[in-house]
Amino acid sequence: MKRYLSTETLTIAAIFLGIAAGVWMPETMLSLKWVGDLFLMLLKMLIVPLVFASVFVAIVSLGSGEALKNLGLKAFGYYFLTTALAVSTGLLVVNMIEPGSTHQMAAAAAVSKPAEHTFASLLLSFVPSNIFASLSEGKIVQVLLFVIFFAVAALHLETARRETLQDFFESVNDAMGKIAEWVIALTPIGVFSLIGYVIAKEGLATLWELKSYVLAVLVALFIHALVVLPAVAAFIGRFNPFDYFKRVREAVLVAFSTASSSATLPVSIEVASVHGGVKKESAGFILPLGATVNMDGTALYEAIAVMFIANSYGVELGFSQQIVIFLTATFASIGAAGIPGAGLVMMTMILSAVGLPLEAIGLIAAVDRILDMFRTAINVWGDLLAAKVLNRFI
Ligand code: DAS
Repeated sequence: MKRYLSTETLTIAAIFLGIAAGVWMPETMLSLKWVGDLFLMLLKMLIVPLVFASVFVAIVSLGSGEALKNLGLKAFGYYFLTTALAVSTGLLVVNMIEPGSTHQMAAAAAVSKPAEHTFASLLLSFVPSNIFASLSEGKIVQVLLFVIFFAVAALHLETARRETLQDFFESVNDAMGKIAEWVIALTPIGVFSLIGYVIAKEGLATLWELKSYVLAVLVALFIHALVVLPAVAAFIGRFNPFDYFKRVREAVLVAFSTASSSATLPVSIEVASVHGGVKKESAGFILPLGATVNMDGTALYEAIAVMFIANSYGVELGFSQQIVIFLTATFASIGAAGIPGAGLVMMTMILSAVGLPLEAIGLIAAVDRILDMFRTAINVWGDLLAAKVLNRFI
């Protein structure tokens, strides 16, 4: 009986109940938004201390800067491979389905011109000018960069002093893991409220209006999640990806419900290390790194969205333009934050790279949050697989 009432079974039930409640009791679900927000806040409360401690412990446990460099290079190599495959799948599917080309959709509802992201602005946003501000504002990329420097510096301290730091952060890490367990127990309630609210607010009708675009995104995401990623992970990591999914699926469900890789990070680290057989060096370093820079779902989605917008505006994007989309979508996904809607914001980079109006984002904004749930679930699934694959090399 306990197995059937496990948190993840209740979470799956909560997702379906949340969708039903969002359709048939929208007012009630709109008024219960605070329950989902409370669950999100409890998860976010953990992110900064957990990332700080787990990354520090993971890097110091690797024992040397050389081991860290090797693991980091393998991680970025694996991330680039899977993201490149994701964008390729997206472009393949969107060129087959060709959403938006059957009719020229009216120019997007006038939306304020979103700020354009450039390479330089993105790179500078990674660097913490004040680590205490980065910590208090929860800027994960900046915290991550600082902790990597801090941990590598600790590796250069004399043993006794390095161990003092390591013991302290290992204790912080364990305490954060215990709190994560308590918060995870609340997942079914939080998920019910989060999903119910999104369905009540966004409605399912808009999905039907943009059905060819939504279909292209979902088909490509499922191909990547169920075929490409498992095949690559099984080939390189030598493990059964579907058995692994059963052990870590709670994190994928939380990602789907929260549409935030960062908020899901405490759950990802917990399930991967406790149930997924992933060592703390990998779970503690690869998962936070992946949650920040490895977003296969986002990259795939951005490539499809830009092609849909081009089709809707009657703009023909040839092979060379699609290479530009391939590169900018890959880079934009690295720069996207692990928060709801990040992929939509980063799309300005790609739109300007291929000369499409930034305001065109208004065409797809209405269904973005629901698609964000799916692409975030794939982002986190990709991160969990990466941690298991790289586990083999530690
Ligand atoms: N919601 C983002 C994440 O947390 C993904 C996106 O917006 O594309 O991964």
